[in-house]
Amino acid sequence: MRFTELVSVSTVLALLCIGCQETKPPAEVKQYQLTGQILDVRPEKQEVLVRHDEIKGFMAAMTMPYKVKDVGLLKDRVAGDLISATLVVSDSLGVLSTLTKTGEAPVNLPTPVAPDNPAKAPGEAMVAGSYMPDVTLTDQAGRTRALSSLGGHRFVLSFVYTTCPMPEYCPRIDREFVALQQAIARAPALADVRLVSITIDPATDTPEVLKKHAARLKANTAIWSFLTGSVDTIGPFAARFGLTVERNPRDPSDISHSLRTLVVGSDGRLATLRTGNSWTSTDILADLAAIPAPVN
Ligand SMILES: [Cu+2]
Repeated sequence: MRFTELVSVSTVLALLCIGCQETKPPAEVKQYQLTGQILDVRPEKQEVLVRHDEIKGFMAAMTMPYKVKDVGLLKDRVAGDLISATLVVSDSLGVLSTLTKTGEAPVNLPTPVAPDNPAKAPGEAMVAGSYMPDVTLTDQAGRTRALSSLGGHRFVLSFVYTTCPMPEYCPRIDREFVALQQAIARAPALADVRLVSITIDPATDTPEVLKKHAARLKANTAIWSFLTGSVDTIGPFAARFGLTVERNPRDPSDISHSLRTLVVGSDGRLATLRTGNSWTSTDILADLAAIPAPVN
């Protein structure tokens, strides 16, 4: 009897130990209450566009699309509905788990945001095959860096900012870049590949902030650069790839933005322009494999 107990206790300990080694701690899940107004219902994307009030302790008032946990939550919902919803945010996802109509009001567009004026963007829109425009920015170490200094390398470039509150937007791109960095370190055939993250919130993302962010991501800055500059430099450059950034003039931390990720060949031409956040590092590795590595 005694012996059996000992066995079972040690078995449990062994299992616990295996658990310690092999299981990551569960992602922290946080829930927030959100109130706002529906501007658009997109059942085909299981998504709703909401202009919402400040979410205390999480994010400023803004207008952005949210995924819903169950497409049934969108049934009978229309633009103009005032809503109360539960936003569940975990490591990799932010979704609305409840969505309740509390009233309705006329949809009053426009929202108080000022787009980085794409009309200011010099030059034509970039498409696959276009030669990359050059831009001179500052890296996480405070060094001046021209994008053209990557000539001869294949590189992957995206536009993000360090305080983006939604896990599936900028933080997701950061995570895919971490995976890319690991793949580059493992595969000699990818040794020439570089990663570039350009901030769309340069007022916050100074070189010092980017340096800390790079450290948090365990970025190898010999491979992965984090660049900042002025809004007037970054805005028009990003706009050429179709990136839209809207800033609330009353609250600079209130940023709505789209996503663009570029794969550039060693010949300096844009190979792939990816929109949105549904790609993974595997897709980018396939993009890279499809373009020739530089000849030494
Ligand atoms: Cu973002």
